[in-house]
Amino acid sequence: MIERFPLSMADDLFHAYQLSEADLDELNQVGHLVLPGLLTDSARRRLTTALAHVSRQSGPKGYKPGAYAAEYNDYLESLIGHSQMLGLAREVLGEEIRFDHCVALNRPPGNEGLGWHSHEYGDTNPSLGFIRIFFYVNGFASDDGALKAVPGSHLFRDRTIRASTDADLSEGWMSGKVHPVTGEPLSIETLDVPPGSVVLMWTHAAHAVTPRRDGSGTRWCVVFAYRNPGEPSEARWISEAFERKRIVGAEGLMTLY
Ligand SMILES: O=C(O)CCC(=O)C(=O)O
Ligand SMILES: [Fe+2]
Repeated sequence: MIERFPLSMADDLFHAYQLSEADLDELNQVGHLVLPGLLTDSARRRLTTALAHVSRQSGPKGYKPGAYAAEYNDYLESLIGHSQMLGLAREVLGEEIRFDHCVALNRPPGNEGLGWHSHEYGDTNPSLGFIRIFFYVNGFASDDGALKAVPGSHLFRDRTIRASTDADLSEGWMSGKVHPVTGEPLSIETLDVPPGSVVLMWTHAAHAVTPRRDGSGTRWCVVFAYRNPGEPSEARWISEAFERKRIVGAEGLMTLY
């Protein structure tokens, strides 16, 4: 059956939503915020097709299409300047933003997940924000390709967090540390999100991913990252040609500064 939507509906990325002050406070205190089921059904369908398309492509040697996903797929490219995407990014970061990267994070059955890490940006300048906007197109259960995080860890703005297991992180970087605002000992949180969820995360948060089960389908996921301009960004994977490309809605957002 061919589904028909008025154009505006078919192009909607998110259902109607409102980020409250409490949501923004939670993001700033915890380091991440789950917006359950925010993606529209049509966006979920188009994202799944786009992410499968990216996963089938191969780039030049040493160049992974997944790391430059928006350069390999027109729909992903169009989302960089989508009004709802930019509205969300600006609610968190304020008006002055730049696009940083778009990476496909598909995890097929048996994928081993990812160890604990944090990312850099403006490490000594807390006025510079860098937000990762994860689209968990088909969601995940806590024991199946799940995102884990340490609430409050982003407040340390420590880009060097690395550990291969929860125990190593607890006994290593987390040991003796308390949440700078609540004073509670740091702890690990394993998320569990329904299909279509969007997760916002400050880039300095400690995070990791649990393995994808053998019997599960691919976890379809993509991250779009935006930041306040002001410093170089190591995660900014954009080819020179892509930086110069005219992308509707993204005018002025593609440069480093
Ligand atoms: O695959 C994920 O859920 C998270 C990947 C990740 O750590 C990242 O994109 O920064
Ligand atoms: Fe990460």
